Amino acid sequence: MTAQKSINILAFFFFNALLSQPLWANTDHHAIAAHAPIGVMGDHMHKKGEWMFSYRYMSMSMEGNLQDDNSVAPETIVSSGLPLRVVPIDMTTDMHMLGAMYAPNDQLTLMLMVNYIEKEMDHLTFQGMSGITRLGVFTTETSGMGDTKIGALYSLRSDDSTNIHLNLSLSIPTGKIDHTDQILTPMNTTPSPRLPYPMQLGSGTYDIQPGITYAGTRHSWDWGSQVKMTIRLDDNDEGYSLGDQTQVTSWGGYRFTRWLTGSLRLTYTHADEISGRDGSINLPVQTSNPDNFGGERIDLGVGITLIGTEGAQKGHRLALEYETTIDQDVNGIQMEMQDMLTIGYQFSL
Ligand SMILES: [Cu+2]
Repeated sequence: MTAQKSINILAFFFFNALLSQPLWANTDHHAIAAHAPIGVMGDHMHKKGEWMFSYRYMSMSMEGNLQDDNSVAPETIVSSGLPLRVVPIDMTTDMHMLGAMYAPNDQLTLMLMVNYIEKEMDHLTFQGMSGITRLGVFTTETSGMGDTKIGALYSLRSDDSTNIHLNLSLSIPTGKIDHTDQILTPMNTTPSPRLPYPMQLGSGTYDIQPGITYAGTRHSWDWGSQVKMTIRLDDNDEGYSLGDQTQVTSWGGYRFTRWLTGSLRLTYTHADEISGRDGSINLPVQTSNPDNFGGERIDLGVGITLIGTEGAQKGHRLALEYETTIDQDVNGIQMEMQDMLTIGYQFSL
């Protein structure tokens, strides 16, 4: 399945679902019980006066490299004629996200999300200016606060079986973008320069994230779709901006019992390359080149949600979602996305 075909299919389902609903009907407001898989942000609204707090742990893993949509070996990368002597071989990103939601009325739900990020990347250094002699491997690490999001969800329609709302978030650049760490150069020296873009913890820019979410429920079935964009408002202080992004996700869920839901989800992500460049990032590695960013990707997710329905468990929700990348086409040379695991706990008052 090509990426283009997939987005056509996703867009078809999304707009069909949307257009089959009288958009502005806005009848009475019962918050539906259904939630999307835990990896979807801003999927549900709350009723007037309700609070919700959440913790999500997300771990992302990348391994190996792609040129466009083909696997490419480290030796091929360093002998391609490009000024590349260091090749990333794997990367792990762990995020801890704390969220709060509050509904001042039935039409509007407010959101806040802060996060703490830990990144680790392993690299292979080749000796000297040319050739394929392996000099050694090294690991760089960064950790700290990521960007902070404040957002609002505005209800367009809500009844017993259907919810449609607009999403709008602002991302505030609280994540630092000048982290450094020790590297191993092809000349066998070990300086600590500013690390390439993927190891930094924020965008450095104010970003807006508009979107629209549709969710339906009938009998034991839940389904929904969300389209969300990330738009960088300006260049950051270091002279660049990360690429804008568009994401379309669609899910279906089945309630096996009142307290257990299973879900499947398909997500298409498109991102642009970096525009501008940080003059302090100048290493002989693909991740230092702003052109080696962006592309498109399709992820398939499977999830379960446990819902507390009685007594002390009421209002509590524990969920897990595992996503694996099934198709990917990158700009230039980039690491290959493997999979993502999200575990979340939510409770509402
Ligand atoms: Cu909530």
